[in-house]
Amino acid sequence: MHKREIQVIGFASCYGARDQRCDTGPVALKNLQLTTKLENANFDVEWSNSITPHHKPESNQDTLSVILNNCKELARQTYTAVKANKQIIVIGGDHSCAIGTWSGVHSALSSTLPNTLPNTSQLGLIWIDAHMDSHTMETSDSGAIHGMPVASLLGYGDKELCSIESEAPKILPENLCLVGIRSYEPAELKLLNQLGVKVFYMEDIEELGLSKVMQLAQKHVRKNCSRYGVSLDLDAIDPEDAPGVGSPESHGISGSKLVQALKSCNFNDDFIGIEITELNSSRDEVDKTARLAIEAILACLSQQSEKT
Ligand SMILES: [Mn+2]
Repeated sequence: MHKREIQVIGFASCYGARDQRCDTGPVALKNLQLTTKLENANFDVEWSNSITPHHKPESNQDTLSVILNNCKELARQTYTAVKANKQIIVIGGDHSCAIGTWSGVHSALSSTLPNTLPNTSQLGLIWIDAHMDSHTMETSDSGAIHGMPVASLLGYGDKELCSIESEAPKILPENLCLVGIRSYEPAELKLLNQLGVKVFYMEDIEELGLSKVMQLAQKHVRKNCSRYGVSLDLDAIDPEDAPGVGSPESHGISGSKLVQALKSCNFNDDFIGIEITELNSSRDEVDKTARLAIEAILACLSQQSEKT
């Protein structure tokens, strides 16, 4: 029986966020038997050693350099996994890890795909989040890097963050789709509107239903792309269902509807994997959020496990 290979990579860093307690994600999910659950779903599972900050940063500049180093390391790991034709699960950490995850995936795809120009790839990304994460150093009041990964992946903001693996933008605006947005600042909206990035706000989800929105998002990112993935910030989910996050925002997505919608997407062989971020165990209620994170992971991978 053919088993799909999956690489699980922990990114145990929280220095991109103001609330610095979201580095427990990898340990929390491991303790809740993520490995066994994936094996039961017929995956061949390998865990990498978690990526951890070298030291506690002492200034904004130092924070940038610590995150940059961690993201470079993460990018090498996702690069290697995708090159080896494995699917990936990245467990943050704060959402700054996305800069590393998708830079590495971009690099692997642009070196693998036939008929593509150097430094281009057809990577699609569904970004599920309460926030736009589209700040740059210039527009951010807090300077928190977990508010910047979308801008960085599009090629805007700090030059070093935009240049991991290569100087090319990692995601083209037309290949990105944001889902669940309900908290953002004018500068972020301006950037995404200028670039024409597709955004499904909470109002759209209320109107169309989450399953429909996720199917539209999937169609959108598949249009030009041979491969695509999901980046899930757990704060997209309503704090009632996912209290264990760093920056809770009320009026979010229902946890059970998210799991159902992810299942209904039937992610297939063109699906690269999922990144789960911002789990903050110290605010969690009896592992409620961590358990939901595991359900979301399994929902994304249900199609492949049933097929075998
Ligand atoms: Mn986020």
